[in-house]
Amino acid sequence: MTVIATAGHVDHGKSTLVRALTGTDPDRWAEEKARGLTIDLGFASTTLPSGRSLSLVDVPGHVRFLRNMLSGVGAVDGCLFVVAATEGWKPQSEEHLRILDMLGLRRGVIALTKVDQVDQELRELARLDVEEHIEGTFLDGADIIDVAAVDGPEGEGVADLRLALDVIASDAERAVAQGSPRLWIDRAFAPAGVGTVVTGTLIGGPLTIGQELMLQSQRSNGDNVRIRGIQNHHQDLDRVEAGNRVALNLVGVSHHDVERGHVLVETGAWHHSSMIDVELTVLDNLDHSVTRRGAYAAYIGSGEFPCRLRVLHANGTEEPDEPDDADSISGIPTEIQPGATGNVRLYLSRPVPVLPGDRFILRESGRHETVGGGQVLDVDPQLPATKARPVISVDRVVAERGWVDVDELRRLTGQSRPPDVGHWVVDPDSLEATKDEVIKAAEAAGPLGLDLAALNDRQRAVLDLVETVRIDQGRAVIGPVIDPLADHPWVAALAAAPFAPPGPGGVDRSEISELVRRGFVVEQDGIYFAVSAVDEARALLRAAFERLPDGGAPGLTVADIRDLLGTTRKFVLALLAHLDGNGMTRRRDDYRIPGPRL
Ligand SMILES: Nc1nc2c(ncn2[C@@H]2O[C@H](COP(=O)(O)OP(=O)(O)OP(=O)(O)O)[C@@H](O)[C@H]2O)c(=O)[nH]1
Ligand SMILES: [Mg+2]
Repeated sequence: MTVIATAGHVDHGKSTLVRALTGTDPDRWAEEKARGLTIDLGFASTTLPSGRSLSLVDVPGHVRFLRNMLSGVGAVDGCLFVVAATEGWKPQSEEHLRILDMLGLRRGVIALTKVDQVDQELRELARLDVEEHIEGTFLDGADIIDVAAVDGPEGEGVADLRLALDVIASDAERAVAQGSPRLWIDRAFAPAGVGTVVTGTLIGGPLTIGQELMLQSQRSNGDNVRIRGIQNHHQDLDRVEAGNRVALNLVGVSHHDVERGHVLVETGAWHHSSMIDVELTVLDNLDHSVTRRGAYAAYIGSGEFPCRLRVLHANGTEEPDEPDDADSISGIPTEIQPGATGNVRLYLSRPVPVLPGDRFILRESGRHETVGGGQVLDVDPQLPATKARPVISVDRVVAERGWVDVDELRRLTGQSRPPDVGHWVVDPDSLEATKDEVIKAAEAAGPLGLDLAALNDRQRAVLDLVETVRIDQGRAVIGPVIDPLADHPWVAALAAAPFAPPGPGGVDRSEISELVRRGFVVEQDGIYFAVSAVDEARALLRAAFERLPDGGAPGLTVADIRDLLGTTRKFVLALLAHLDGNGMTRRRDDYRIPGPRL
């Protein structure tokens, strides 16, 4: 299901249009009905011509209730942008458009309302006015539909609007992101006999009945709660996907302790930040630059977070630094000009579960004005403000820390990476440095080696990667690498039957050639001998030659040697071929005599 928010200047017909589309009056409060003015968020839903469901969040247009508007648009898929043909583009048309743009909204349809009150010429003028103002924004090219909403569902343009909303809904359906669920709460109440109920627009991932969640509230940094019931537009569900309006019945918290701006997240899956580095674009119609002076509030999700800020560096033109400003000494720009984008560190009044890429709006609380907005770059800055150069990058997050637990990396970036060592993702330089530490420590420990208990977790984790250190009975010893091929079972089998060696059946060909290349095994005419067998044969032959009586036979026959070694003719011939070739024996007629290298 797609969730869409209304937007537009006060009195331009947003709530009337929501009622025409859904049959529900989104103005819930008596005061709203009496004054004909939306104060707080309203909620309604309808089924579109395609059969898709659409949720509508109706926001107030009056500038005084802008904070309520902000709490309603933090998680929506698109907007229904309303401009009255009678009045054309007005200040909150502009402000709402800018806010939605900065929140990263990319879909919308425009309703040119109250067309029943103007003539054809004024309609055309109003349309041109709108087209001019949306040029270059995310609404550029969006459908602009003439509507007379007072006439209800049969009113001019209402059916066309439903078709246009259907296109947005199908578009938004394809874009549902999967990650960890987050529900920014926009209402909390306690229907009789039910307990605590909260509502909001679910983002990030699905929720299921029985799931344990963490509630981050004003009062607490994490109450554990459990989902007892899930509803989507009064329909009971076992599970709900991201991108839907949801009502949750919660166990574990009183409704008195929950309010708009609190947030429910998967326990342990989020980094809760009260200091974040962000990219801030300042509205170009602001009449002053943005500096650290001033009382600000950041609007994230449905929450309002009073904050201080510090400019990190700006891309806009810089005014000369004021002499009394401490920052100017370090050469850091201290302000961001209207229309410019720069990086800012925000110090929030309380921790908030955020990820890089999350959007926010910044307001100046004293002047009651929207300053700008942008996206989160770093949820846990490591470097001091004078050195920070935040960008959204997993590699930067890893490099600044050296070693990062894989779960922590996901909390910091929203991205999963396979671990490099143990359960860590490690910056290459840090990995080398830790390997060096291990080598130095093992060297210092000498031939007895270093007790592994003296190493920390990271040092132990890299042991496998350090080739010059081997582990011997729980100690790290520096020294020659023990060759795994030296303990090869086939080599042992060859040595055990030196003169009737077993064939290489079952041994990997590359291992055989490596064993021959390194001199562990000798090959002759397809028969393999252990080097020790050759040495043994040589010693036995030398002794046998010495025992030969003077004046007797000039040497040993093949049969003699066969008997001497206690083997068969086949093996003796191969062995002698090898010994002849190496100058240890020589052939004379039917005899072997000692060679020069025996
Ligand atoms: N003739 C005519 N009147 C309309 C139309 N749409 C809204 N109105 C009237 O305009 C007035 C304001 O309409 P709302 O729907 O309350 O306006 P809104 O944009 O929701 O106002 P806020 O929520 O306070 O920003 C009401 O009296 C409506 O009856 C329309 O299409 N034609
Ligand atoms: Mg309204």
